[in-house]
Amino acid sequence: MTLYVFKNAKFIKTAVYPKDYPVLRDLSGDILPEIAVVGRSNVGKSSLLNHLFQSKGLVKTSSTPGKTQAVNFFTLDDRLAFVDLPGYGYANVPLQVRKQWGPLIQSYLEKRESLKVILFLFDIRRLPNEDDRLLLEWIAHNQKAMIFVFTKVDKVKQNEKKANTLKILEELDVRNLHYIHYSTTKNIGRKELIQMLLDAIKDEA
Ligand SMILES: Nc1nc2c(ncn2[C@@H]2O[C@H](COP(=O)(O)OP(=O)(O)OP(=O)(O)O)[C@@H](O)[C@H]2O)c(=O)[nH]1
Ligand SMILES: [Mg+2]
Repeated sequence: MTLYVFKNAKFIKTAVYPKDYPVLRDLSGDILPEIAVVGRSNVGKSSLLNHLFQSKGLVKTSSTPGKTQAVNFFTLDDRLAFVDLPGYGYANVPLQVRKQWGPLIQSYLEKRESLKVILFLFDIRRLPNEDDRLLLEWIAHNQKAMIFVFTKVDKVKQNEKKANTLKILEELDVRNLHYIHYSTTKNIGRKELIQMLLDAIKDEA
């Protein structure tokens, strides 16, 4: 029996402060395990959620960095919760706005007990920066399960994809990492990511 069809996604709410986060439960009243998507602005967080949910506009996306500006909660098949977070570190987002997002992301990551898995998105064409390193350190320190997702792999050739993957992992100095290549436009990675997510949730339970 398949319990997850990964199709019935619902938008629940947008919140800024932890006191406004929703309490999300399944039909038997248990708190839903939550999966959060983090990464630099414009890396493709909201697009990945739409692709995962097979929905067109449920999650708001934009070609201009800085589209997602608060914590957005979704449920899937009434079994899992998903969270779309603002991106960090994009130079063209006004400083005032960028300053607000640090605490917002941090308080979500620190306060949300139901958070089980972090999807860390990384553009296959970029190199890690200080913000990426800080976030990775935080995740390692807090021993959260993480899946590393290289996004926009349709933008690079096969050999570049390999070389960039190795380079980024080396620069981040990470080993034994679960990672996956993803493209929303070329429909790459969805099935594999769903399997990895379900495995990670099972391990956490
Ligand atoms: N070619 C290609 N473009 C993508 C892919 N995923 C996302 N994009 C594009 O990247 C841009 C940013 O996507 P978003 O999903 O809004 O990015 P985000 O990480 O949510 O951005 P913020 O909310 O600003 O942090 C949009 O123009 C998307 O169409 C992909 O797999 N391939
Ligand atoms: Mg977004």
